[in-house]
Amino acid sequence: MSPGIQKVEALDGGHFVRVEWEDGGESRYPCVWLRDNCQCPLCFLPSAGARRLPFEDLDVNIVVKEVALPDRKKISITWPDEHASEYEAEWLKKRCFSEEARAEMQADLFLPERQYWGSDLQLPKIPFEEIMDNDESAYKWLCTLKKVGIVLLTGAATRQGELIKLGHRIGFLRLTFYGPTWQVQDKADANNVAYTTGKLCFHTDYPVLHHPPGVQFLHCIKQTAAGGESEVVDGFHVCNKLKKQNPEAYHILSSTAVDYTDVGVDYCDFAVHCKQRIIDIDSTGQAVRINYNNATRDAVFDIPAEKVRPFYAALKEFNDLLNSAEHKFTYKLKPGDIVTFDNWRVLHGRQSYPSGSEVTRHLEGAYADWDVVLSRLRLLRRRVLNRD
Ligand code: OGA
Ligand code: NM2
Ligand code: ZN
Ligand code: ZN
Repeated sequence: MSPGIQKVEALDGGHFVRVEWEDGGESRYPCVWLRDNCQCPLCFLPSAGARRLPFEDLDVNIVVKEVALPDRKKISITWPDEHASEYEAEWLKKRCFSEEARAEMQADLFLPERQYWGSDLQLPKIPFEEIMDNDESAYKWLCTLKKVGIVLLTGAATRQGELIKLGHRIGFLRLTFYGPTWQVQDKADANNVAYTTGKLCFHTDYPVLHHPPGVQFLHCIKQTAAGGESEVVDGFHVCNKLKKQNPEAYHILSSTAVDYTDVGVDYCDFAVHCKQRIIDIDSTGQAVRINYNNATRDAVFDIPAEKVRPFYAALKEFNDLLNSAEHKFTYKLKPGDIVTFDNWRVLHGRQSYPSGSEVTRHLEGAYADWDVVLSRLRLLRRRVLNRD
């Protein structure tokens, strides 16, 4: 429950409305924003939760004509053209423009909290059945996936199709050229290095797509006796280390566009090309997405020749940090395990295993987008915490 309103007044020649809360705090709202967000049925379509008011109809220099406090739970505004708007106290409180209030709202919406880890990772584990049947467990799963970047689901059936069920649990899976789900096993004339028995060095999947899949699922159906161990590393943690240890390398990797390529046939034929910075950063310089797969990094490299060696030197620094014993965590999937991880943050790899005429190792994989996963997380949170 938000506090009621004690007092409301226009300020700055009617360009701002100031609200005094019963708990002593205050908030200031720009009038152009208030008019833009009028909640009346002409300006807003509640069934869609969306604005009807066209931008063309908004006077960006608008001032209030009159502001009043009909009761402590809402304010009312009359505009110069006599249009009338009402805003509820709770609605206003959530949208307060103070730095603290905005930070709190953004944290609530996007769950930016990160728990960094290295070789000391305590791999979070939840039974598959629990997250399928129980909303609280599913909520816990997705919160941990966002915060830590990796969660192991245990006890799934050892046959194909479990990831389709997992897709239905969150909403839907992300289709790519490798199909709705894909089979990681040794294949003749493999169209991807993942489909061999070779070692996979640390990578994120599919940096050749402009919007790489945010979340990856790998379901172990069959595991080889020798080799085939999994490796993971917290890419964001390593980025922080690299930024401190070698700011120039960090700058090169976060500013150089690298060409990626993937050409072949699977779900359908494809010829995909893309440019990505290996480390994507936000406006504060913090890493927000790693785009690194050495297998699909193109031989076409669209930078001046003299910048090539410094780029390789920078990538070597990053690659060395990824592989340091301090940072990497090794484990082996068992049949029935489903590893779920943040493909924008966690780099993964696998050790090689013996090849032979029979299939000795089989994982089924699938992707989801963070938009879908976070959407499910927010809906589960609402239900579990019984709020909004
Ligand atoms: C992949 C992959 C891991 C493994 O298919 O992209 O990383 O353990 N596989 O086979
Ligand atoms: N697979 C596993 O970037 C990549 O090529 C990752 C994708 C083949 C779907 C591998
Ligand atoms: Zn209106
Ligand atoms: Zn992979």
